[in-house]
Amino acid sequence: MANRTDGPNLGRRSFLGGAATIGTGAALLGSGAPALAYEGPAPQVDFPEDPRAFGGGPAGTNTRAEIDLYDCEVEGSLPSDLDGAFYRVGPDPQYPKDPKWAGDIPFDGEGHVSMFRIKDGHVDYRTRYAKNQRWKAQHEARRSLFGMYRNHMTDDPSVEGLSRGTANTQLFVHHKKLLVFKEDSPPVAMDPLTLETTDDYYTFGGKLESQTHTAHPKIDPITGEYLSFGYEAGGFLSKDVNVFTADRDGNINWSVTVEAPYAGMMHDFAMTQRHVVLYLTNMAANLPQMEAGGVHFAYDSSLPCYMGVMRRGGDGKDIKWFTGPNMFCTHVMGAWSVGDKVISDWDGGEANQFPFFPQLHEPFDFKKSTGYIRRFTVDLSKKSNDTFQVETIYPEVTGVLSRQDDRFHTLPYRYGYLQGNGGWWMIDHGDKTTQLISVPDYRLSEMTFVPRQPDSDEGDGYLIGIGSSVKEAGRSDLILVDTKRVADGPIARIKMPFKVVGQVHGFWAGAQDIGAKA
Ligand code: V55
Ligand code: FE
Repeated sequence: MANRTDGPNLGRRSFLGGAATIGTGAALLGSGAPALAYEGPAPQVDFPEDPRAFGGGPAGTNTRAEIDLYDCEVEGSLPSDLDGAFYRVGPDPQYPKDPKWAGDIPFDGEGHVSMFRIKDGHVDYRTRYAKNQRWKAQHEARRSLFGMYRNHMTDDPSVEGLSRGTANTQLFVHHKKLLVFKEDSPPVAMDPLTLETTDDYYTFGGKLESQTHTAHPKIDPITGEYLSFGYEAGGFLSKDVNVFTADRDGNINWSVTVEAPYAGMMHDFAMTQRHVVLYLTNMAANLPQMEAGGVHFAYDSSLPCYMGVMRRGGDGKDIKWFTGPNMFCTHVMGAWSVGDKVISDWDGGEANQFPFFPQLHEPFDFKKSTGYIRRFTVDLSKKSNDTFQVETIYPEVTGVLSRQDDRFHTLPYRYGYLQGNGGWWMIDHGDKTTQLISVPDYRLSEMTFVPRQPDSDEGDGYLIGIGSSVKEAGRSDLILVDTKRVADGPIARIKMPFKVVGQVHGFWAGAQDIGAKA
């Protein structure tokens, strides 16, 4: 199976990258650019009713509207010293798909970023699409030009060489940039306050050695380093996994490439102070399926899942791939090293958690997809050992999208959070207690932990996230719960006059990180 080596065309990329948000069409039509493949005027914009037919999210969250809402309505009391921004991102399809690609999946909509800027008890709301290469080309053409999820063979020929990245999965603030991710491509950089796209293909000053970048980078709270990786790093179907760190200013200071057992989805990862933990799920890249016009992955239960562990800062030759009971793990709650032991907590099911990807051997199993908190241990001191230990901790807790107090990435940690049963699970590994926070008549999306003060103790602060009002057709509140006064219910609700754009993940950044003026 040949690797695609003709990655993004850098000349054309810089050309487009250098063009202003508008004017891309002129760039496309300029000398040397291939003729546009489509013909005739762009079709009228008419989305099908079923959001699955255009790569959309849950019905009603496809807004396409870039919004500025100054001074939102606040109910309850917003802490007057809370100063920062809550960011979210999710797919919000820009155009209906060509009917040929009506079977596309929700993960393929163009990334729409929203921000709640909170300061002095006031909240300003702003949303902007990530103006990536894909968005710009489609904007100019007034139509969808990209076919199925992560399948360039289904694209309009006019977009060959452009980044397919949608920037629809997660975002992160580091070295004063808001970086927005899709795991098949490098990040898009935005201004953290204006949400203007400043780079449609951000490569850390040209030093990024991977053609891809995870949606889940981490921070080293001791060194301030940015910790990251990319799978299919060598391009389409590549087994390469690139792992790197960058200093506080975004300069890559360690980068190593290892080979995975096969090309499959590696959605999240962990880094501890001493080790790197990769997890390869059996959601495998499937060339025949793509050649037949399908999506990038198919769930193949006959393949083992692997946990790859290596030393941080080394040359990667020590990477060791462990197997054990197959677990479909998606997100890391926390991870740390104790000597040669590496412990990582993930949310995961026993089988595929994404019903919209084809399964090769059996129908989707809802029960087996249920996410629990799985604690993995590998022991690197036992040289002949190649299995991981995995334990389901807190069997009463089911959910997805696990989080922690981000200031404890890489370190032993006490508090974890998980979305489940329409509410937010709060896990205390110290007391081994669990608590489900729910808000009557609301369904809660993924939460993010916000420290009360930048130097507050672990877990002392707020959980912030969107609640959908069941009685008001899904109208949104931004909900804030004090982690030390959970029984009081939400301490503040920002009442939005509409249903906000959907999200996959959210991220909190304090004023000191977003370039805000005092
Ligand atoms: C995930 C989400 C994605 C994706 C791959 O949540 C994995 C997991 C929103 O896009 O492309
Ligand atoms: Fe994720």
